[in-house]
Amino acid sequence: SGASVDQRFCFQEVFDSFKLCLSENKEVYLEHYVDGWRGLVKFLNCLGSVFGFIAKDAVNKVQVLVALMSGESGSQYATIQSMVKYELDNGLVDVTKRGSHPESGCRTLLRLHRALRWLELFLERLRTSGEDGKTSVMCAEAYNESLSQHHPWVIRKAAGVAFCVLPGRPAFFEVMNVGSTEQVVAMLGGALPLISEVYNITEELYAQHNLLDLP
Ligand code: 1PW
Repeated sequence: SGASVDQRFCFQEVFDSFKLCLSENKEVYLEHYVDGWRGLVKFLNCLGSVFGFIAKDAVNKVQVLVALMSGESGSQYATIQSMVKYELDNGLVDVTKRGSHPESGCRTLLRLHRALRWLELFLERLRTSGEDGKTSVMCAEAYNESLSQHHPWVIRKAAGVAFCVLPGRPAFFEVMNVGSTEQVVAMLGGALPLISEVYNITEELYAQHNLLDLP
């Protein structure tokens, strides 16, 4: 029906959210960051059930952040910058080992932040790949260069299995639902610098506050 066509996922949504993330003075709005992840989860679900397990943890992380944003101290969670300041100033982060704050905004967002690097590396490979490029290989390479370093063996193993059943490049572009291959490549070219900027700003902030290894 027309309605289901209208509601079909389009990858442009994801980039629109990340575009809205940056404030004028380069702070990162949590609301749009979380929206970006909601879109990514929709996308992962379109890729098949094996990606359900990958999407599920991202869903959990998004839920933790949404609960904080809509909680008592929600106004402190407007941007990643204000969240970091608020949680650190009030001793709400387990800094060296897990303790009384196992689900702080800082440690929860760090997981999504690391995964965003994976996405960035993967999409950059996708953008520059040729017609016979293998999405499974691109995805695995991007993963090995980034997120895998933070995962135990059993998750790396499961991720490897999931990559093997990724659809090929044409089907993958189809699921993105942006248009022709040329249009996908053009969209990626415009959008990747934005994702990259959001990633770099967050990375710098976390480095400044020594938060890159939060348990
Ligand atoms: C096709 C392009 C896909 C890019 C989307 C990236 C989604 C990333 C989700 C990976 C999740 C793998 C399984 C979950 C592992 C968790 O243990 C781990 N979470 C993440 C996001 O890395 C760490 O979270 P934890 O256990 O410290 O709460």
